[in-house]
Amino acid sequence: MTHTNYPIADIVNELSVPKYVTIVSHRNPDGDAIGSSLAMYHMLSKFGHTVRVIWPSEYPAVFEWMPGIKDCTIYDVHTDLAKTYIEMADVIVALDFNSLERIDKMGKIIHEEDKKTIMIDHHIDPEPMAEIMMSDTAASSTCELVYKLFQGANWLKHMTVDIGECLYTGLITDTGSFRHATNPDVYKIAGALKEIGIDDYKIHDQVFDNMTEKQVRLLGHCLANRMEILPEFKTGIIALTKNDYLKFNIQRGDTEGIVNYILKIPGIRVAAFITEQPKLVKLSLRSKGDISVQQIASEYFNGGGHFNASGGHMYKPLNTVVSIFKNILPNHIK
Ligand SMILES: [Mn+2]
Repeated sequence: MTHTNYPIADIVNELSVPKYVTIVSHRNPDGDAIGSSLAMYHMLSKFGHTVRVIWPSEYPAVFEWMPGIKDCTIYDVHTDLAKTYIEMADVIVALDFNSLERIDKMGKIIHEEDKKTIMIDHHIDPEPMAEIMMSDTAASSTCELVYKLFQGANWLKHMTVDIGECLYTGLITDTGSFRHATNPDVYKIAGALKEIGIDDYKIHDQVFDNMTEKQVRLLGHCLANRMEILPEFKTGIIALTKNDYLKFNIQRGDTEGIVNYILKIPGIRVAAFITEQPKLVKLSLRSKGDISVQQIASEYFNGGGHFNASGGHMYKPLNTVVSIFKNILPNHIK
């Protein structure tokens, strides 16, 4: 497996004696954020560290089954407790994000308290946010990097099925079940995890076949009534109004993954899922091949992310945002 100048020795050294370790990851944590956080939590707990995990906001219900998730603290819900855990930390382990701004007020506290920070991440354009940075934008997921840390640190002998299932969850969610952002190591790691006995069928079932009736009906509504295809720009758009949110009682997570359905149409290379939120309009962008939605998100919509999967937002009416998006297409899609 490839280890590209990873500062594994520095990480091992920093964690060589029991410490108070606080693991943080990004807002709206996804399978990779949660999986990498929990894998680190379980592994570091074995070495006598006192380990806490904090995420800025709630996690989707599809990850409820993950071992250790009930021990984690949500900053939005238990703010004082989360603050205490950050303040008490000897070391912060920051997983699956590339700038302290991505974790809002938590990032501010970490910055102001000048906490020693270890960052492990695979997002483009990392900011110099930590003393020790294990950043590799060629990695499929943070879970891939955490596995490589375990390997390089000679910690694989402490692996358990629980830790393996956490890491596997990050691998499959960030690669869409091995459909994008893969590399040979992804399959080697998946194979190694299967070998130690993870229940990969169960994990796929829990994570991907876990829609409520409401969510399936909402998906139908989006595809039948809210999707616009612009063949000349190889682009599809789904725009949801505030009224849709009321009518379907849309909650956090209900719209997860709908954007990807647009890309199931042959010839379509860009997909936009644009939603009218109470105070702003959010965009979730996906692309295939050499079209960078990361560039579109950062240039026009105050966002960013990955080359083929990005997000952004705008403080403008829904129709205006949709028009702006359509108007920039000629510049980016040939
Ligand atoms: Mn990730």
